[in-house]
Amino acid sequence: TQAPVNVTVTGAAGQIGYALLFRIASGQLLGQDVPVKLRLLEIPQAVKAAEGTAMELEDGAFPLLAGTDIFDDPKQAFEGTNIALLVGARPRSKGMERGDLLEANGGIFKPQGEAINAGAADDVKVLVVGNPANTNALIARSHAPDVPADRFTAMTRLDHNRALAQLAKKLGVPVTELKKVAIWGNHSATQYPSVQHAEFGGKSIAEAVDQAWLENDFIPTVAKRGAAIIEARGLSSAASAASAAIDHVYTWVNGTPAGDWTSAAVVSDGSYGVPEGLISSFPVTAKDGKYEIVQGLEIDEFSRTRIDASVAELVEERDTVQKLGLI
Ligand code: NAX
Repeated sequence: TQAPVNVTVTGAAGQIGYALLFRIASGQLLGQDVPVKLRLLEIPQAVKAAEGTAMELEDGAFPLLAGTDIFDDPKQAFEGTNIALLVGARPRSKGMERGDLLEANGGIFKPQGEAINAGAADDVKVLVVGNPANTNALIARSHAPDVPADRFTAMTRLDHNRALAQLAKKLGVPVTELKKVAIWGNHSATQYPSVQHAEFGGKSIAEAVDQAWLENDFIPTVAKRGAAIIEARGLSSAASAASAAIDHVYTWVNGTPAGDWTSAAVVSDGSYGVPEGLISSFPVTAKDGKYEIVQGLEIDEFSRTRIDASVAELVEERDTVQKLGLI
């Protein structure tokens, strides 16, 4: 039998952690034939709550769960890790400026990047979920110089899934009919959910819906969906975010189907005018355990403007963390 894969989850006692851990334990992250060992990282005040979740994981009697360990030290939590899900982050509190937010998160993602560099397994794959996800991933990556850059990603799969759901509803087709939808840029309100190349049942989505619906309805609905969930639920998205994290890693390991792609924030190679090194969302395919940016797409004028606006925000965030000495 296969040795268990080590999966580290930070922020394990939080809302997303609670939804995520049981799906990992049930085999949905890596597949029904892959045993997993969970390594949970929390801050000291939340270790007790994480222990409670670990008791429930035990009570699930999951055949694929080889054990759960809890840590409050990143060095230990990332020791030997194969899959690192960086969920815990510092939320924006009242009156906090963006620079303060980035600085507070630098205090989390810098030591975590260092710990990954020092102790993670050679094949480590990192997904940053905690916001601001793209720039937190940039910070972690810049403190892990020995880990190949393409192992650091940030999550825009939830935005991608939200876009699929809105389009399926509009077109009256199941999500399985939709192909080549893409999220570009930052996981923030500036993101650009694009249907320029998207298809449903082999037909062009851009031709089937009108531009006014795209601009005034679809794009803002997807980009502001997080706020709408908070408004309705009184809490931010958690189960859907966990589900998207499962999708992101499952696809990374198992690949995208032929003739389709998905969305992930990955390190830019300079494609589509996105400055090299930024962690920005692109249409990506996955093959042999690697995410690759889809190359050679024609970008129309509307898309160009939207991509540039979101990338400009990422550049600004990068410049801020650079000035703060975080990267
Ligand atoms: P919660 O506040 O419920 O949980 C966060 C947990 O992280 C807490 O238990 C906290 O103790 C822990 N934590 C804080 N600092 C830590 C550290 N240094 N090491 C380990 N653990 C630490 O938040 P939750 O709703 O679970 O959301 C987690 C993050 O996901 C937030 O930053 C949130 O903004 C972000 N999201 C990202 C999404 C995406 O699509 N990329 C969507 C959903 C979500 O909003």
